[in-house]
Amino acid sequence: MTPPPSDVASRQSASSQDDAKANLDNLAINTIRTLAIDAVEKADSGHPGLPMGMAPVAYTLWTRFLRYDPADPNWPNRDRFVLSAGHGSMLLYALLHLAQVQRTDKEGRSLGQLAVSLDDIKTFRQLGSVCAGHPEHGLTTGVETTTGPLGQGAGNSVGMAIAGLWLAARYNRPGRKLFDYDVFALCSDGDMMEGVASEAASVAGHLRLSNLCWIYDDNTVTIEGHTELAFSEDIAERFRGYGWSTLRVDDANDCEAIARAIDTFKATDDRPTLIVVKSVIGYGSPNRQGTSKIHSDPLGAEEIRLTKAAYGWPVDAQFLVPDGVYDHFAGAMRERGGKLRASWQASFDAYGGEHAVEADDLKTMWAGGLPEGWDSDIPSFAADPKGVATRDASAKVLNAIAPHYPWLLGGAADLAPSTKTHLNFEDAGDLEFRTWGGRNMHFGVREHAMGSIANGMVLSKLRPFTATFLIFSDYMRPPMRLAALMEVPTVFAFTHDSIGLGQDGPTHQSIEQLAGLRAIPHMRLFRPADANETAEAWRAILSETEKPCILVLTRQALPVVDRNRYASAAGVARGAYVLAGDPGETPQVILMGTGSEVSLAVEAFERLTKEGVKARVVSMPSWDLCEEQDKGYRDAVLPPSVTARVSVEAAAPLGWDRYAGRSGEIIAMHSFGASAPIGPVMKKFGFTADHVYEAARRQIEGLKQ
Ligand SMILES: Cc1ncc(C[n+]2csc(CCOP(=O)(O)OP(=O)(O)O)c2C)c(N)n1
Ligand SMILES: [Mg+2]
Repeated sequence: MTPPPSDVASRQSASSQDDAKANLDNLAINTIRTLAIDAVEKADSGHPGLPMGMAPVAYTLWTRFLRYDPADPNWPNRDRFVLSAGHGSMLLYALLHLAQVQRTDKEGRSLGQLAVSLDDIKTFRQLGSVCAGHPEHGLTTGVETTTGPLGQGAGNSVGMAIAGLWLAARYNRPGRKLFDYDVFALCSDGDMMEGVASEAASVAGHLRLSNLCWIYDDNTVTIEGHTELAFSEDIAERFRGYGWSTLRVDDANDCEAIARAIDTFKATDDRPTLIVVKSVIGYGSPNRQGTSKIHSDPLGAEEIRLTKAAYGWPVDAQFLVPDGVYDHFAGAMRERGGKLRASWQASFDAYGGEHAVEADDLKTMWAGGLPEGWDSDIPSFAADPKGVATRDASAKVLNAIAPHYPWLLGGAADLAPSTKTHLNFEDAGDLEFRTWGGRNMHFGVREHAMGSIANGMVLSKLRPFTATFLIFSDYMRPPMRLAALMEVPTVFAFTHDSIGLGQDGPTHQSIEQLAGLRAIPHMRLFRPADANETAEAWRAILSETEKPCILVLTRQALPVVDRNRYASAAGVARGAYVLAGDPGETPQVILMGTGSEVSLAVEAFERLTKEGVKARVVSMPSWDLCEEQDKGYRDAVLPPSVTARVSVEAAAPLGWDRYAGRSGEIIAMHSFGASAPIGPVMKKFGFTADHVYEAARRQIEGLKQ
């Protein structure tokens, strides 16, 4: 039967609309590819391969699925897109550009410019460009996290997914679903090889994070060549072992297959999803197929012409965005994301009327503020010569703060009974599968992922803390460094901070860790000397909005300094302060230290004072904070004219010369420690009041040993 003429016409027009759409799809995908090619070529550095291979996948995800309003890139319920394979940064810049994402300031106000303009793309990898070599959060609006060290973005995405479920559990109300966002991470072979991604995937599988989707670019090529060289496990099988749902897309260019996989992810409500996408890494001419190096280098003029010809692109055009592409790409994002955001906003406004306290909390959280009264119950500790371990003092302080700070949450890498970071107030609860709103996290023995996950949470505006032994900071340095680079206030607590931990011995006794951590720019480190300094350290740490902080605590008890006799612990806020001795009087000798060794200095000070020596003890819990004080203050605490100085810290000496000076005596660790009870260990390595006293005597006599 012949259909009526009008029907034929409408079918014809439907199919020509389909053709036009397919054309626009291709045009947009090839725009992403050619922008990446041209930017890398102009910079003469960068990786065009990933953007070329993954353009159709990213295009499909962004234009058809991502719930993201380019006009409000900070919308709290936006889907997150994390480019874990940060070397493919041009992919992200091209996406942000084509989506016409608006640039915002630190407070999230629109600046009336594009987050990434075409001119920005033309300055890829140049000084001052928002298109840095690898995506940098804070530098470029829309970059959800800083990536480049492979595996980190994958780890961050797990923290973002946890944050989404935590926020939903805490703040969603019947009929008011404020939080239901998904987190997508694009991962490469390198991400899949890195241990941190495996740890994080294991956590995600355990927690059954069904709002998490990793898209794995299975292009079988890394820098040194084919992955056969070094990587032969069945990755999907591995992830099934972790408890993930795994899907496969055989051709990265098959947008419909990609869309079906994302649909399946969205319909999966009991586990995270890995989509393994087979792709051929972006090559230029066919004769380069199979070579390995090309993806990490600019293509070169000839390759570019051949590649553009293969895409049906004008071979000489550069940084070309053909007519219709912006409307098509940004239009699709705006259409879906704008509507979703507007209805979310209406819902949030109504929520404010119904749940004023929660709405205020959320606003404070999003602004990076502190809840009112958060520090009202911070205890102060009475003088006690027998003392309290700073980890125990910390437990009391943390548990006095956390009930007033609803979005402060965290945990340890299986050491909470030792780090004393468990939140034990009523209703604190455990964050587990289905009890998403818990405040106690259990990272398992996965320090590296713990740091990455915490960073993902802090990027979602929560206030996470982590905890383990100081020695294992070595296992989580990369995310700590990235928190500093991103200027986000993750809190990293560490206990068992020196040879003072005793019998576990040198494998567990940190030596060079303090120096190494102090060397990280834009990081704050506190090593409090007693219980009251610990309380002040927590106060300073949680007041910090733009710096990650490290809190270094003891396992062993330390005397609680008598604050009626000596200076107030409020001096912690200035990094270093005169603890003992008349601050108005120029001392004959300065004794300085941090943490557990400060009490040795105080003992030596008492002996010197009895003998008529004018001595001073300077407690220096935070070097970096001390360095930020004005010169007047620093010189008042450590008068330059006083060169008789002794420093004491049970750690590597690196850095102490700055304070002890050329002629001062540095009592420090020059070797690994030893396995024995604390008494003999401290004595063997010279951490006694007698030793400090003798050094002070030598200094006064000008006899440097
Ligand atoms: C932790 C870490 N180690 C090494 C590198 C250097 N690096 C950059 S890309 C890359 C591997 C590239 O292969 P793959 O991850 O498969 O990405 P593709 O080239 O396929 O896009 C390496 C080793 C890095 N960025 N991070
Ligand atoms: Mg690869």
